[in-house]
Amino acid sequence: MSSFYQDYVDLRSDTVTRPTSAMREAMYRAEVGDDVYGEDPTVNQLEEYAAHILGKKASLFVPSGTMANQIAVLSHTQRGDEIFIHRDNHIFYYEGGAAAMWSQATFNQLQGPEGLIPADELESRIRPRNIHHPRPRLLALENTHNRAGGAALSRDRLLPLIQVARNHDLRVHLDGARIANAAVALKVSIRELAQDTDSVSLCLSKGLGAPVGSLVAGTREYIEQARVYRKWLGGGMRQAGIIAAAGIYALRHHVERLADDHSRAKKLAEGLQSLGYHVDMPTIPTNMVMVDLEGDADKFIAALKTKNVLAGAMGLKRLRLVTHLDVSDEGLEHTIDAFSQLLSL
Ligand code: TLP
Repeated sequence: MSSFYQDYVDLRSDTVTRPTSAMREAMYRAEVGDDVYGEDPTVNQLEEYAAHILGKKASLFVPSGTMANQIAVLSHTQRGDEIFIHRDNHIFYYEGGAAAMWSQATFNQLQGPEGLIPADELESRIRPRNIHHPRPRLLALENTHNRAGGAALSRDRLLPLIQVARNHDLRVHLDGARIANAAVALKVSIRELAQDTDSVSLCLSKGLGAPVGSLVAGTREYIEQARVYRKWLGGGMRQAGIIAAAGIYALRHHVERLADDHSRAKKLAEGLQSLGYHVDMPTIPTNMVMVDLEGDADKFIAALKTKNVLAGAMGLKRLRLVTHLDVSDEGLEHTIDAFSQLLSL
């Protein structure tokens, strides 16, 4: 299968995966209808299946993880509400400020190791109800945590934080773009990691290898509201069963294999460490490797590209390497070799 960078080991993101032949076959065979009328049987099947996996009553198929998050925030908040979020969360860091624009809520940004806000820090930031303060409304979480190096966060680590949110009557949204990676790494079910939240998103087009699509899940009433916002944002699709079929295939066949991506990421981290690179791995890692360089990340990325390896920057001196379906053992060896040639950079 050809792609733009077909001769490269593409470690920029797990979003770059291409559908396998078997997935394309499932797409070819998909029964379709008009999903805005609720008449696409394959979309309906995906939404039911995903809701089941996520342990929620209903789910909604949307074009992207960003739209899933935007819809989730819109559905939980009203103008002027306050959202508590780790400053490195995707919703805050990588979505162009869209949540503030659409929902007109305000963000209270917190920090803490591995993408986790310490529970006492959250407690101290929630102000009492008072005419001077915004209404504290939503706690936004992320698992795995992208900017924290793909950290998988166990239910035990998230619970104290969620408990504080509950004590103050906050809603809880989990950006679970890579929740399947978290579940596989922690050896727990996906629903266990979603069970304490009001809403959760999941991306089909990252490690799971589908070409397009995400889901947002919650109660039936919540998803009915989310369906309205999806339409507002232009995310109501028509014969979307073609892509939903890829999503069903991904959920059936590509969850357990994420363990291969995780073991390749571990191997890559060890290989780079043994060359003398500084690699920063979270307590429970998944499919990402963060490399802290002495010099400029963009310069290093350009040099890697001349050796047919593609990487992304996560800071001025930080690289992110992501393993996925289209990264083989040979690709990994090639990458370690490329890094060994760039030691002096
Ligand atoms: N993340 C992308 C970039 O936007 C950084 C990547 O390459 O990792 N939540 C999380 C945790 C994500 O990592 C991403 C994508 C999204 C949401 C948004 O998904 P899409 O790209 O489908 O809008």
